[in-house]
Amino acid sequence: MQFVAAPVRLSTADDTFEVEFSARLHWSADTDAAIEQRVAGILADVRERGDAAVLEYTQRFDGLHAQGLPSLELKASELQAAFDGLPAAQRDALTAAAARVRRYHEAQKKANGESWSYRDDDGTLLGQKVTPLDRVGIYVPGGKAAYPSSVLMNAIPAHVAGVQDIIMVVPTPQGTKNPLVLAAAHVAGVTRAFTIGGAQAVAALAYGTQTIPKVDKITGPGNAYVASAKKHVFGTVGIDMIAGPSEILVLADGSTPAEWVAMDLFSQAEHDELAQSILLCPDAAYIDQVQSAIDRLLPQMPRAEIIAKSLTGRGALIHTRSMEEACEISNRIAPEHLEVSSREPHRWEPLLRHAGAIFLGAYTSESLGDYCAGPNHVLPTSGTARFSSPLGVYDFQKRSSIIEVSEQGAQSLGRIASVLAHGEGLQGHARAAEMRLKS
Ligand code: HSO
Ligand code: ZN
Repeated sequence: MQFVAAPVRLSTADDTFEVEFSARLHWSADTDAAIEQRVAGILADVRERGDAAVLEYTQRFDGLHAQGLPSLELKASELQAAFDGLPAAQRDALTAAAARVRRYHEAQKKANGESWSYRDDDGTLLGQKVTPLDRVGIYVPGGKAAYPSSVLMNAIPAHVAGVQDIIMVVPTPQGTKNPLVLAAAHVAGVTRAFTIGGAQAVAALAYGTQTIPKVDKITGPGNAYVASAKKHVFGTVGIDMIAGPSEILVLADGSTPAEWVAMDLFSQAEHDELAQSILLCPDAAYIDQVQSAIDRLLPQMPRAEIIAKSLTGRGALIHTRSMEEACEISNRIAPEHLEVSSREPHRWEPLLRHAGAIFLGAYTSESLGDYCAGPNHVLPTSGTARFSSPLGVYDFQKRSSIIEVSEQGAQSLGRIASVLAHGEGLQGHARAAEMRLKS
């Protein structure tokens, strides 16, 4: 079967550019009302009946029969055995990736995850105390999108943050377990793991059941049912984000081999037919070379069909007037992954404001970031990089303000508070402050 990957060709110099650009890049996160309704039913049922409901749905949706929910727990020894049973190359790669991801997140914790305080001249102490969440749930998809790398990317920052209980759930349709996922859980410091999934697993984590402990936050990607369930339970627990399909934007000056860029576009396109791959480049001849490389390389790809659909449906090769203009357009898109495939990446980086992760230079393929460079691969999608950040240690921590007012401090603060409290008509507030005044 021959597939064709024909990303749209646009040029910023064309009158029609703006219209085509917005038509093409428009992304609607429509929710399916039927899914919402079914999920609401499952959540309510699990909330009411606990283990029994989770067991029934697991049997119905995953074809997995069990005597009781406790028997769906993966024991630590089984996770360890999965790791020990891997081919040495996979064991080493997993260990090396985990070590790099851990190191990065330890640096992140040091830089912006520590408590701090200062004192006023009158001795009053003000500060912020950072504490880890007690218990988190990590959702790991089963089937096609069961990524061991995502187990590392979710569990390691939680572990580095100091979370005591990391509960992983992973559906195992017909009981088929993915040894790499189990091994990754072992390497990443997961505390307990259960072979359940779908909205029922999200409900179990959010409300707790006889067997599944109630968590404080749920992270990790999932299908439409899982996404809908996470939205529903938000407020009862925290959630990380609702991730959309993968995206890559390559900003190229034409100095990188065209095949490298073509393959980088494929690397995200192969995730999903709805994934988005975009090239921005001021050199029209180079754009032709990348299209030729796409045509040449596509037939070799096992996922050619998905790549072709993604590139044809949502891909774009955009000719810009300059690299500066390419940077501006990239900022408007705010992509999940942004590759600056240029001889002078540090010249362009200061112009780039919105992106989940920025990959500098021809050697930095996005795929290295997906697995082992160190930074997190759970990133804001669908333009949300305008206002949000990669998953990190900070997602598994919270902050409490610390205030210790000295006797002297109570005099000056008390006067200010008293005036403002009277202004708000709150006598209790005012008197609490005034009682501490000396005269
Ligand atoms: N690129 C994906 C993560 C991933 N890639 C996992 C390969 N495995 C997130 O956007
Ligand atoms: Zn990827």
